[in-house]
Amino acid sequence: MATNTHLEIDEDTALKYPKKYKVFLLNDDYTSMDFVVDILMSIFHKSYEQAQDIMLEVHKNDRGLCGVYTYEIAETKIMQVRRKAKDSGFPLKATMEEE
Ligand code: TYC
Repeated sequence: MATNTHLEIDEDTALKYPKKYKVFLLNDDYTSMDFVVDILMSIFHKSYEQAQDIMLEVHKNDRGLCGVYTYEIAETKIMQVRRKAKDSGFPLKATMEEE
């Protein structure tokens, strides 16, 4: 190590970046389009135009990417979607998968 001028990665001290997870909204036949747009703006911090695009993507292709987050943030977003949808009587669901 001392005589080596090349950059070495020490396995024990190298920074480990947290895994990231993609969060998707899923299509269904009952949730209103306006409600999905509202979810995308309030929970995923999208602009109105971005929210419309993602909502239509989900409507046409059965799922759409809402964002990429660390595990706990992704899990929290999914719970927030479920809670808000349930309170409004919609079956809207979100899922996550490792990036
Ligand atoms: N398919 C729904 C409708 O026609 C709209 C919708 C879009 C529902 C996106 C869920 O994640 C969703 N009212």
